[in-house]
Amino acid sequence: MLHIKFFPPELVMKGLPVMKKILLINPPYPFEEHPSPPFGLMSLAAYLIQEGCEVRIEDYIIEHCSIDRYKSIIDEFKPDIVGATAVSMTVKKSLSILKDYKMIAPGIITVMGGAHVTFDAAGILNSGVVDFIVRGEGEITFTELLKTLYERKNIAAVNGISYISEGKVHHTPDRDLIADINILPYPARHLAALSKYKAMDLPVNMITSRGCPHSCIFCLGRKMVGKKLRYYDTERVIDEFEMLSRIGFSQINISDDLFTSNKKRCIAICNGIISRGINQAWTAFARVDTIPEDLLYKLKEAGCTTLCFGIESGNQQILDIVKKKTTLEKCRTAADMCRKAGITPLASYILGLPGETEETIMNTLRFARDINMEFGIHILAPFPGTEVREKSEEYGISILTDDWDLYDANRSVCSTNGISPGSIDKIVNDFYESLKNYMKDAALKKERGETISEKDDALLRKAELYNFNMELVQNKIIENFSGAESANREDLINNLSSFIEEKTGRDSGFVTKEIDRLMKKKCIEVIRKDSGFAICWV
Ligand code: B12
Ligand code: SF4
Repeated sequence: MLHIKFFPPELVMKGLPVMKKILLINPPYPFEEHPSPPFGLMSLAAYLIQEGCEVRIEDYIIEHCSIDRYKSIIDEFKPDIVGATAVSMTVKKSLSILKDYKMIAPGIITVMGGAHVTFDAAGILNSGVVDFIVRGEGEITFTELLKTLYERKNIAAVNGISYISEGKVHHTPDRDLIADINILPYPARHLAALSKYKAMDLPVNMITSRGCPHSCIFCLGRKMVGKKLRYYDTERVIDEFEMLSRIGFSQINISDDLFTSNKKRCIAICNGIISRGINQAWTAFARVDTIPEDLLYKLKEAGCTTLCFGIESGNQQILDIVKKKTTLEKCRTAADMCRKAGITPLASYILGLPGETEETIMNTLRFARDINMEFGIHILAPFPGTEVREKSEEYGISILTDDWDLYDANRSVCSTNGISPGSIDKIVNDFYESLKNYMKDAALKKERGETISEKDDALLRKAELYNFNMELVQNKIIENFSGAESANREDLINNLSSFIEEKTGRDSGFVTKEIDRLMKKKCIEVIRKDSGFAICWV
């Protein structure tokens, strides 16, 4: 049974505007995976704010999870509702955080949304931690749920939610997708610690559309956002892009499922970026069959540096089985055309797809080298809701575990008829091990003063900067110093530099340069305090 603390009805009776306080949780996700600001939560938050709620985002990628932290948030913010997002690999952590919040404040209502819980609502509800699941797009469903709870109306009338009542899981009918996404405000990026992501030189993300017309059997994209593309107005997209470009991220990720689905619109966006003179590097997801040559040149002109392609396999039969609807020939041509246009093509492959054998994996590795695109390799994780999971038997796949922690797509959680999971894991581990060894060698050569390629040097510098800033963020080094005030600015910076050197073991030349970069990029700033100056994250 639910023990729900309803919003005070007497205020509703009086017709007073009531601020509902919503805390949104982004669960931790390994820094090694290069996280990005919590886009779904920022989108949700913006809509809730527009509808009169007070919202806070706790981003446990940036903040440490601890009972003390949760207690202080509860004391200070006093949320009525705590909502968490999750993909499969973070869902157990999200649940454990919600459980702790509920233990501290038993009257709190807990809600979850996101790609995993949308397709595993019953499993999550049965954990006994979550009161409501919001399935699919969250903005309208969550707002309607809040309103319904607040007005003590019948929650069964809210489409798109799941909950337990009288010991049984109830799923209300799916909600229609938001027909015009232009009713949604810009994501509430001010609620996320953008400056920390910027410090680590991670990209900031935006989307220009929702939807994907394709139906690859391992992907939830289309199931989350529908097959019909819904677009933000072009001018709005360009305004948002311009706004983001002013924040100073070195890269914007346009993270639509398929940015290049509509050539005319892509060109209009690029023309807008060009005519406003916005000088900003950006990347996007594309398919090899959606990038005619003239579009590529236009993307390049507008600042696109990299296009990411899900190539998936170097074996045509497998591409056909997984309904990718591309050909190896098109992949090859796409790689060549991107390079010709001056755009770096990045490829992503999945091993362990239905039909996989030792031989098809060799096809993939050979193809990956042949087409000479930089690439990453994942292993199939059959997420709840995907066709490959729902029809696993038909596809010759055996699911080995439902331990969602293992669904990070970096290890086998299922087996195919043609190759053992152990063999796939070994191939992928060996691949990443050899990359690591290559970079270790390059680092040693650099240390010894030997010549290394420009590309390797750039990669080493990027990794060094990332690791250093990750340490600053994770160990709260700036926060721990920020208590220290100095009478003048110069002393403050010198003291900060010594403090960081001591905490990180880096030499003073490196630290001074980094502090300078962080100040110039407006990641950290000096502020006036009563008795002098102090420093903090922007
Ligand atoms: C862009 C993207 C990324 C980006 C940026 C992620 C980010 N920080 O936002 C990058 C490239 C970094 C990335 C990384 C990964 N991704 Co990704 N990603 C996507 C993609 C293409 C779009 C996500 C998006 O921005 N959508 C737009 C926003 C508005 O929607 P949303 O995030 O779903 O949020 C809405 C609802 O879900 C809901 N909602 C979400 N949370 C909550 C919480 C509450 C309380 C409520 C009420 C509602 C709610 O309301 C939101 C607003 O409508 C999706 C595919 C898709 N279309 O879903 C895959 C997808 C989410 N990613 C996926 C995966 C697997 C990953 C990785 C694990 C890959 C990896 N091995 O590294 C990581 C995990 C990162 C992480 N911690 O989330 C899977 C998740 C499947 C699953 N069940 O786990 C998806 C579905 C793609 C797929 N393979 O099918 N991803
Ligand atoms: S993998 Fe890409 S093209 Fe295929 S359904 Fe998902 S988003 Fe669409």
